[in-house]
Amino acid sequence: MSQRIVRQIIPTAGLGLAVLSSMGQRINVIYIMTDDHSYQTISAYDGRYNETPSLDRLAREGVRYDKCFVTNSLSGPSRAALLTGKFGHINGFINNSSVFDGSQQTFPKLLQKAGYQTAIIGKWHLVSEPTGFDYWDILTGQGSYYNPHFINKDRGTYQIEGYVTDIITDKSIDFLNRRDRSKPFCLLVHHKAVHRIWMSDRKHLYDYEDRSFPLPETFFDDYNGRQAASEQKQSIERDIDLAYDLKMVDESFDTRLKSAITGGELKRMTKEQRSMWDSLYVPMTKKFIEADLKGDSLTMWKYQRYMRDYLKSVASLDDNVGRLYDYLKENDLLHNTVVIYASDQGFYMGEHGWFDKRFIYEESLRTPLIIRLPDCYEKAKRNKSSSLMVQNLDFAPTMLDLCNVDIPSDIQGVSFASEIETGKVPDGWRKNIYYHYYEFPDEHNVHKHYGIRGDRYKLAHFYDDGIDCWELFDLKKDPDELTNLYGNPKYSEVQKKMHIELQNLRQQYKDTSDNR
Ligand code: SGN
Ligand code: CA
Repeated sequence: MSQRIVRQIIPTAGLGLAVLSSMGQRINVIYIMTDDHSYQTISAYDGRYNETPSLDRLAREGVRYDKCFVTNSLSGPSRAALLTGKFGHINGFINNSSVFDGSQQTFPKLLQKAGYQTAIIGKWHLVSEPTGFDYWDILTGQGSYYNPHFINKDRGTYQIEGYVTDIITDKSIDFLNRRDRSKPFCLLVHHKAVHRIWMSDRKHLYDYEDRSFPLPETFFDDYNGRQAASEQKQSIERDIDLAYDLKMVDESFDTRLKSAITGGELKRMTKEQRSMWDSLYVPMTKKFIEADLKGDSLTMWKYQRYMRDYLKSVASLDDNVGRLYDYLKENDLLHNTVVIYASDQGFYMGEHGWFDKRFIYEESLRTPLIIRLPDCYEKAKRNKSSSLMVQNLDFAPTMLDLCNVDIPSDIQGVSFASEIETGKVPDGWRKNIYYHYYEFPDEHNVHKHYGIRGDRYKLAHFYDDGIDCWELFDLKKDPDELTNLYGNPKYSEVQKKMHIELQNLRQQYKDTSDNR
């Protein structure tokens, strides 16, 4: 497939790159990536839970991708795929214990070589020191919600008072204010939110407290026919921690992870922050103890608490996306800046009874993706959705393409820059996407697996550590992926075909790790 699609379509694409180049201008890139942000909690995708006006505005002024998938539903691997445009078995980062080899080719390095000023602010999570960035200011490890620690070249490790999503946005705006204006820029804004343990800022602390959310239809999934799903440890009923995740901290009871919040996030707070926090959670904890909930009522209560806390931290993300957008508008940067919004993967909002991610199932395989092309692209698509099957693997080549920088042939992803502008499916576009997850057991006990997802069918193989199971789903008849059709004679042809497709993709992407 051609990697040079944009170049070919420029002459007929209206005021696109050709015009910008002739004016001696190059486009800037702002790539905003959140952590664990589900498409279900963006109102441009799904109106059931919340309103996200800033993200919706981006979608109205750009293209909302409805079939954007990750290569591996986990932070580090997703970030490594973003930087390299390659799968984990090639870039060397397969799970959160990997260390990124910063000597390898990345798209920020290629942009830098082409004259771009590059920067990353926020969550990095790749262990080694960032390379390919003129400026970096990153959270330590997973980062903290309150008064987080950052690391940068000048200051080493240091702490800043405030709420992490606001601080990352402040820092991003600050970078834009003091950037070298003789160069185009590429800024990666990588938020910590909405990662566990879903902590609200003070402004949104009381939001959603009067709201109750409908349970997803698959909440009480029995995992029949899906061994790996039955063995996971990310169930809202069993695994979510009352103190740590749901903030019910009281001397009268201990939980497995209580000390992780009392000695962690709560301890980090200033007196003021803590007293505001306690004004909500202390009386709530008392009420919770008094109610002495059991069985399904307790599970339901946990689900509501989980949703409320999660949505509060989404609210401040949305505010801050708005704040960055306003800055771009006021500084006349929407004209020549592409704004991309994505998450490092999707997340379960109670589907299958879960929080967390990791599985090849839709909610965690998919990630939100919204792309707003610069205003100078006169014919850019606005207020559109796209069902092109794209992957985070494609982000690097797409950004290079948009910046008119050559895409090296060893990049495994493919640019879909032309499709953002024209809506036309690029010739020979992929029919299936490939996925491979490796982190077992870690905290959530999700077995290693690989698989493919096409327009209609999904095939996955869970392997190693006491499992050797195949799963096949018909996404049209069974979008919730409850019925494993593997071995069902009615689907034997489909199964055969999907095996061939899977082998082809494994060969194409050079994944020889497990060939059973
Ligand atoms: C932490 C979380 C897990 C989560 C992983 C990976 N536990 O370990 O719940 O699955 O990160 O998430 S926590 O107690 O530390 O919050 S990822 O998005 O970084 O890959
Ligand atoms: Ca994540």
